[in-house]
Amino acid sequence: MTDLARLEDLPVDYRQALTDQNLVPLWPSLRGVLPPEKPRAQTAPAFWSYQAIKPLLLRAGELTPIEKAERRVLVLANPGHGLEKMQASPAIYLGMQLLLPGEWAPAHRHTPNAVRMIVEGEGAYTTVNGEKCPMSRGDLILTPTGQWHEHGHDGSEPVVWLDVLDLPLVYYTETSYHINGNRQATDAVRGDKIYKYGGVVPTRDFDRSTRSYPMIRYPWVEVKESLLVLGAEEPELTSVMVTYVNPETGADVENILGFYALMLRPGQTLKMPVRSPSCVYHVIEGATQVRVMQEEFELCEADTCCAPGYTQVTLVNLHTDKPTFIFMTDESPLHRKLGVYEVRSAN
Ligand code: GTQ
Repeated sequence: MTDLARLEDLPVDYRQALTDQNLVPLWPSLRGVLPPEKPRAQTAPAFWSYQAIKPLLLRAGELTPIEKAERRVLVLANPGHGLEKMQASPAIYLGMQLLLPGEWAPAHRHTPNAVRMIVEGEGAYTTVNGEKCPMSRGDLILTPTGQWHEHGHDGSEPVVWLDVLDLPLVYYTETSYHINGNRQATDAVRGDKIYKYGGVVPTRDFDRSTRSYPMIRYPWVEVKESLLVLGAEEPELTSVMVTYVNPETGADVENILGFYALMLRPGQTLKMPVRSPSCVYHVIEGATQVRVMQEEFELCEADTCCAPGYTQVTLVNLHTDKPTFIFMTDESPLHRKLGVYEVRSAN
């Protein structure tokens, strides 16, 4: 491929004349913005150990009262983007949030979509538009764009969860903002109760619900059971995986990020397809090795890692006698909507 002319090849007075008019020559930057064959990712493979995060998060609990933090979160920032950008990938933000017994994180709503994956502790809850969702290990709780949410804690031990937001993308599009609200009543119907069975949905007054977010809480006991049944019923299936969907439409639960649970069979090595979206892996139960580019991460329970798009990722269950369960987040819904979603054959 021909090398294109550099900025330095242009006379200084010409460059200055362009700058004065807010003009930029494309050709010195053309290969940068349109690199050959595959994108140049800022997203680096990155790993965060829960064992390392937990004491720092508990210390934040001592250093900063909830009233002074509103949300007491340590952000899992990808060094490839620069830590100050507070992003794991182009569209994914990750944070570990701590709520201590008796604490209250007040109601607000915002444009970015969020979900929480509960990591540790019992007795806390998130109220989303009046729906009081108990938090137990492995549960997924949605707070989609514009929905009121607040967190409370009636238990006796610290509670920690992983926040996943599409904040980097929403911020980039200059559409990110929040509104504070009052404490919500907790009288709304529990979606996880009325949508408990995959094959039937409520039909009130002969009509199906048209709510955008009919189900807010996805209990881990039920997701785990569905993975175990799928794995047992289809013994030849290599990727035992489920997608968190809107039970009314079958579509991804949120507009920008996709959420999945994966079960690695005992001793299984799973080569993931090479696809355009970045992906985050978080271990709910078990332990896995994650190979991506030159890195080999070993994830045990509550550990998290991230891989850029267009790369080969291989997962190895480190247990040979039991399955490992992984929560995954990716940017597929976004890529599909933008028309840039791609799957490439593994190299
Ligand atoms: O719990 O509402 O990690 O608003 C970042 C922003 C959590 C939350 C985050 C938020 C929240």
